[in-house]
Amino acid sequence: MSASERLEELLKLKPHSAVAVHDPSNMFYLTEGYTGEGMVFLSLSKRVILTDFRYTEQAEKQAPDFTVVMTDKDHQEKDRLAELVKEGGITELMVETNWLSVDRYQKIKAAVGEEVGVVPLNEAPQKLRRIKTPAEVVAIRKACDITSEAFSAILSKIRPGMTEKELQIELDFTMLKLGADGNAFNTIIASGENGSLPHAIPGSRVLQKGDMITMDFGAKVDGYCSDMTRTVALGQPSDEMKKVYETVLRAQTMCEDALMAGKTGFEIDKLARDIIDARGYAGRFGHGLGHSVGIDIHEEPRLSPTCKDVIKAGVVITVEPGVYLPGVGGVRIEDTCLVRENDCVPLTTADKQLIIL
Ligand SMILES: [Mn+2]
Repeated sequence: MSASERLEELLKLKPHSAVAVHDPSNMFYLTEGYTGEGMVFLSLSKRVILTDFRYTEQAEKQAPDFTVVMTDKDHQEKDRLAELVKEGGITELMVETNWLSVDRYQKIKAAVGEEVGVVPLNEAPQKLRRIKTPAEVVAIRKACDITSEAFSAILSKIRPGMTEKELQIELDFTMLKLGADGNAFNTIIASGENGSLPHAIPGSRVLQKGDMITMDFGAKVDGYCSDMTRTVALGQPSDEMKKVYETVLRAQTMCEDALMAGKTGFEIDKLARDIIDARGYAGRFGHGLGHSVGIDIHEEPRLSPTCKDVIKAGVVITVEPGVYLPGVGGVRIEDTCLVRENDCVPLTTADKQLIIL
């Protein structure tokens, strides 16, 4: 079944209802490959991509099952959409109220006219995207392989005297050379005391002996992301940082061992939080344990104190506990994992034991 058929089934789409999708990640998902701008229109009788001259040829190649209709200054997207609504006798149009700007939403409402009900799509495509298809897992696995390989390749290049920025460039370059289409997100390099910043931006800080270095990075391959974090030591770390590392590693591996279909996001997060708190680091793990990964780097469901969702087989999700000590440093260890009925498989496979360079 195609993604657009899965959406029709989930929505129990009726002959006089249609869907207008603007979120690029949902457009990619529903067309199974279109990466350009514009809008996707779906009804029981039509599958259309509305886009301008820059993307029409590309859209035909990437989404052969869709009709491509060109927009231009005299036939704007809202006008083309109104035509499709009229031709199809559509009386109910579902739109992404979580994505559209107020302006764009109002323009759509005005273009289709008062007789058409414009209603929320309620993130229905995102609900489908929670469970990855085998083809999606293949792409994520490729991205994870490149990420793991890049980590191994980079270790011999980390030296005192290089900056965080230089290490970021090496890492990103290595992923591209190994076949990544790009980065899944901006690479995080946090060395020494910068390690207490979970989302540090790599800067001019020079790597020094005794530093712990946290590297959080991922590749994008065939439209899908990977996400991995490893923390390494440059020379012997302090006893305190060794204890932090062991604590985070224990929390990380225990959560991976416990993660399987049927568990809630809350339950798994609590396992990590209890270990970290018990070792004296209460309040120093200030973010959720993990997030799903797919077309977007952050998807639902999550592993967090507020997530009551039951995790199902086919979810791809990160397990990434961390401990952050301001002025001292931090450690985070993260794998991207595929959840199965009775266990989970880490798709990122780089060594997790403390590496002292
Ligand atoms: Mn992550």
